[in-house]
Amino acid sequence: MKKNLIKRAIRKAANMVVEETTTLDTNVAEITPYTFRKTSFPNKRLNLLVPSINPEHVFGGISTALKFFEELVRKTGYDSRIILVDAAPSDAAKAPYEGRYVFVEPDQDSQEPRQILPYSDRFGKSMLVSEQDYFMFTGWWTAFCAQEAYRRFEKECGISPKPFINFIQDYEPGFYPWSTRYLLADATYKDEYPQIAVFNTGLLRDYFLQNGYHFPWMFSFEPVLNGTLKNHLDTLGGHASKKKQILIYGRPGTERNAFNLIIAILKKWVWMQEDIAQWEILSAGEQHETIDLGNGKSVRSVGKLTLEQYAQVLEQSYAGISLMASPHPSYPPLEMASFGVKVITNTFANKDLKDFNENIVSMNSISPDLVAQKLHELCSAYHSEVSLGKRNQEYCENPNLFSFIEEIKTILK
Ligand code: TRH
Repeated sequence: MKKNLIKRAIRKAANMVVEETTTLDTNVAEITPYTFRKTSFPNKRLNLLVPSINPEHVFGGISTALKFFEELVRKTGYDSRIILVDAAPSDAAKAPYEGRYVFVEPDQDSQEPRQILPYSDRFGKSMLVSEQDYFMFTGWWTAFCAQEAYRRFEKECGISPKPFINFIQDYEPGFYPWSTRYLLADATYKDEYPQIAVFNTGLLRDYFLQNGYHFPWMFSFEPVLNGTLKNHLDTLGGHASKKKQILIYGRPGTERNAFNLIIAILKKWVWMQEDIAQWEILSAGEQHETIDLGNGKSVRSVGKLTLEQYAQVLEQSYAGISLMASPHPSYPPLEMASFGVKVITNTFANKDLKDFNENIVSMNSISPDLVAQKLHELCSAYHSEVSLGKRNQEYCENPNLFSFIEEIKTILK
């Protein structure tokens, strides 16, 4: 008995030692600082900070930022530099830029007018910055690092930033619980340096205004259908042949797309649908394992499709679920609806997509029971030939998407 007590006391003491010596990870990996080094670049230059240009990372957000940046470069006639802060470019990523851009190294004082600077492996390395540099960022951590680096740079070299272009594509504190990252993301919107806020959608701009944020200059633009998808849509002539197929936007690694909620919905639906054996459920977005739903059905992941493959799947799918826990619509519900997919999506704060076109089913309460019932209703009305519905013209073609660039040009001068 006494021996046992002693043993227990020793074990307790050992645990206490372990607890006391375990190191806490206090690092916020995304904000590994940028180091600016002064140079005298001869021309005005626009800099875009993005996490990556690798195909597996480029979804709606990065591709829209690149599209805007390239138009801004064209319209201002300034030089340009794309800085990759999270992932080194793969060969597949480099290919489309060959001949148009020169890849440079950190610390290299290059005068090339079009540069791409991989800067993810940046410990002990600097990027050259001059008085002629303008910075655009998308993603709170790129904003944070640029703002922080400029504060040091201004103190040491007397160079303050030109107005930043903050290309805001979501309310990013919302990517986290109330936490360190929530506060850091929030701080980037309140930074003391002047910022031109460019919002991806008026909905998102309104959400910021309703929540008390303010920027000296604010612009917004609306989503527009991706060119490859549009070309495919144009070949369909307003009609599509549909399979008994449900498409979900399945990204288990991206919390705001509420993957587990979609699975919970489908697990209810499989027991409601009388002709369930005839239905197939595809998940596109991120590769994941096959998920058993019960009643002999499972969700098959097709990963991130090429845009051509994605267009095919959109054409063939009868119904869809694409959720987005954010005031931003996200692109997939709009893409599905444009291809005649009856797509269930959620409202959020001031967001309600019900008026986009008649294929959107916008649900205010997203409880799995209710959504499964709605899906059952949709699937029970299945017919193989569908009309794609009335085109949302502004979404399908809008050549003047960024017409406010003219105003931005005058601010940048
Ligand atoms: O970059 P995204 O993950 O999302 C971001 C943010 O969510 C943000 O809120 C929003 O502002 C911003 O995008 C625009 O991308 P999103 O909106 O989920 O779009 C996905 C895009 O990926 C879509 O336009 C088409 C493409 N896609 C593929 O290329 N292959 C695929 O298999 C699928 C499903 C999509």
